[in-house]
Amino acid sequence: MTVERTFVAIKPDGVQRGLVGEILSRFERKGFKLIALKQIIPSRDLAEKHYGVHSERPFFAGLVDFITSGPVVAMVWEGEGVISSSRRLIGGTKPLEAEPGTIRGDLAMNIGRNVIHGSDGPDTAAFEISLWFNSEELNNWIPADQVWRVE
Ligand code: IDP
Ligand code: MG
Repeated sequence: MTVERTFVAIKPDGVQRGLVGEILSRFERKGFKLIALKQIIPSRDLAEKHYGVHSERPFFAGLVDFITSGPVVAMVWEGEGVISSSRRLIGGTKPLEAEPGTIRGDLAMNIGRNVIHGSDGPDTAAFEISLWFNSEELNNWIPADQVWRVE
């Protein structure tokens, strides 16, 4: 399996509810490597680009209103298979149907307030990382415990 990078964002509800530490810790404990992290109140332009694929959906305007309503914690995580694995850690889009043990399954109830976003494939990961971060914000580093990690 190849090393990948994915874009993950804690949405304004996750920040407002004080879930940043809980969510970060799940990715850290899994063993993925944090490459970039910042808190940002997204502009409307950024939000519309990020959710552009949903622009024709009835919930689009409300989704953009919500995602621009307060701070978002934007991250890039790296690891083998991190794109699909992150989606599994996050759980299904509808929190009431998301598996217990997943972030949405444990921490959310409402589809419009499902606390976290994760890229759904390699193309969207590349697009979303470059949309939210400059290349200088992505830190290439080697964890001190790398020797314990099996390649
Ligand atoms: P995902 O976040 O699990 O990838 P998508 O289908 O890509 O789910 O939808 C993007 C986001 O749009 C969802 O996370 C959710 O916040 C919002 N959304 C999707 N479907 C609905 C809906 O039917 N009503 C309200 N919001 C929705
Ligand atoms: Mg999606």
